[in-house]
Amino acid sequence: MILAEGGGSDNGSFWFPAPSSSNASQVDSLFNFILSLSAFFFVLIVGLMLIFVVRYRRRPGYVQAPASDHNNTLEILWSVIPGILTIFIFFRGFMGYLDMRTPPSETYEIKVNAKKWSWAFQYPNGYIDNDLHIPFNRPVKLTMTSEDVIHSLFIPAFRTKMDIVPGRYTSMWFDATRTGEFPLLCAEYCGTKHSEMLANVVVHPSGEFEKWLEQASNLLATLPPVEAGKILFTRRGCAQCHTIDGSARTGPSFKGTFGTKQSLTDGSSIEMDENYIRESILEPLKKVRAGYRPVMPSYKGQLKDPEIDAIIEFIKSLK
Ligand code: HEC
Ligand SMILES: [Cu+2]
Repeated sequence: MILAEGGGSDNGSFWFPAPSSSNASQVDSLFNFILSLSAFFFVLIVGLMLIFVVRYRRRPGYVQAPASDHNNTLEILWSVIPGILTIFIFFRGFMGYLDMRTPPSETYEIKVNAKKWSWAFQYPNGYIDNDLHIPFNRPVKLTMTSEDVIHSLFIPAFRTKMDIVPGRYTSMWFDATRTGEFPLLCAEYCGTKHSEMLANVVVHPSGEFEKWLEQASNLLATLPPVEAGKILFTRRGCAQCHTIDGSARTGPSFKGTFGTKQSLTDGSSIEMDENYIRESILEPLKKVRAGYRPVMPSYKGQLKDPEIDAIIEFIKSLK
């Protein structure tokens, strides 16, 4: 097991990023074993086949000799040796599986909420972030659920992947052995923006995780509302669908729209004021902007009132 605090230089292999969790080296060694075994038998079988094709090709005047029907020694060998190899592979794989399914008794628990197409990681104090921040060298357990379809949380550097299913909880655990940032992705096709369902895993050096959590949770206490709103706007995933530069994405842009009249799909129009923004965040499907599809997820229960206020202040400031 490699412990690399302050690491960052990735000395991964041709196949994988550097192993960065306590279970990763187990996965890698079994993978390398199966890969070398397959390569060995591929070369052996295809090589012999080519040699035999040339050596025993049909020549003029050839008369077929009566073939013996079988060879006991050969048949026992080619059953027993692969049998032993398969049992070994199963045994190693199953031990690794048990380790990865059984978290240690003391874990730091983070809840994961997946939805089309973003991640929400909730820390024990209630704070929610779009990136997964974790402490270095401490077992972390994720309890995960989905709001809509099946997603799958995959952290290649940790060699862990688990499906996230609506209506039930699944979990995974890992112990980061390297500080730095690692990509996290959805590995189960979940709609048009599946490939954009990305986040970072940030492994904080010992002692700094708590400091980060404290600061991130008190965003509203330490920053003016407009600035806090700006951070929430990107951190909570609004920026995936809304721009602040006037160009439309999945949702309308917010540049210079505060106070203007906007038309809705039902033919009426509405003034873009505080109440409308608040309602759009909590019940986005109640009034849908003309020209857009009703795909915005509700943030009810996920954004607190002061956070919504800060976002409103930020949208107001976009002249
Ligand atoms: C998956 C894409 C998506 C995400 C994420 C998203 N929105 Fe939306 N939003 C939309 C779409 C599409 C509309 C237009 C349809 C509608 O009104 O429901 C919209 C409409 C709105 C409106 C009404 C705007 C208008 O001009 O009528 C507001 C306000 C809003 N979103 C705020 C937010 C905030 C704040 C967040 C983050 C907390 C957010 N949205 C996250 C897609 C999204
Ligand atoms: Cu997904």
